[in-house]
Amino acid sequence: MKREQLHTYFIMGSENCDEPLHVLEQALQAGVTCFQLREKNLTGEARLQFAKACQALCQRYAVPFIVNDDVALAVQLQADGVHVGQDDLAAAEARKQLPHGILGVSAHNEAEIAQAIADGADYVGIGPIFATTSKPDAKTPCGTTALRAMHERFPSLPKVAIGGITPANARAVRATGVDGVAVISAIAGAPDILAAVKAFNL
Ligand code: 3NM
Repeated sequence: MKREQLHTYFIMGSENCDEPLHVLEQALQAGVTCFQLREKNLTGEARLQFAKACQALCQRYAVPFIVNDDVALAVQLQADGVHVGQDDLAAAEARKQLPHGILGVSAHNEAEIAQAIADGADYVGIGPIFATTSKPDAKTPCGTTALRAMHERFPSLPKVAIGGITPANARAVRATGVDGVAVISAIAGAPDILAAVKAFNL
């Protein structure tokens, strides 16, 4: 993947807003550079159809479509990539199942970043940087100083920061040197999606 594609990385599932496909289309129009489907509610056929609709929108805007956690769904849809956490299917196994796709791994410290690299990750998501209400089991926020240290320890690895990132703090996060910011609520919950995304693109 190109590092620039991590610049403004939107993550969403049907539980994050009332009209997710409308929100996704607006976010794509406004210039998000990557999309991750993080679907925690829908199952079965509804899940598949929703994922296909999200994928079709991303294809229309030539934005990578990445599936969170559900490697089987990513393989079935031939998604552009898959993103796994520390508790999901091991990154090395995901790499095997999607050999040519983008592999993202959530990491919270240097040891997890090193393991993600060994497992074949194309990028890591580091977080939470700030407090978040979007992930009930999120770890303690690490802040921008620790984020900068992790970036400087692994400078060549593409990275996106996540957790509590808003237009107001995005500049400080980008200043650490990471490639981009990953965002759920400050885009999915924004009253004006276009304005919110544009505020992140500064
Ligand atoms: N992963 P918001 S924090 C999905 O720390 C996710 O790995 C995190 O949502 C991690 O932008 C998080 O609304 C939630 O804070 C991000």
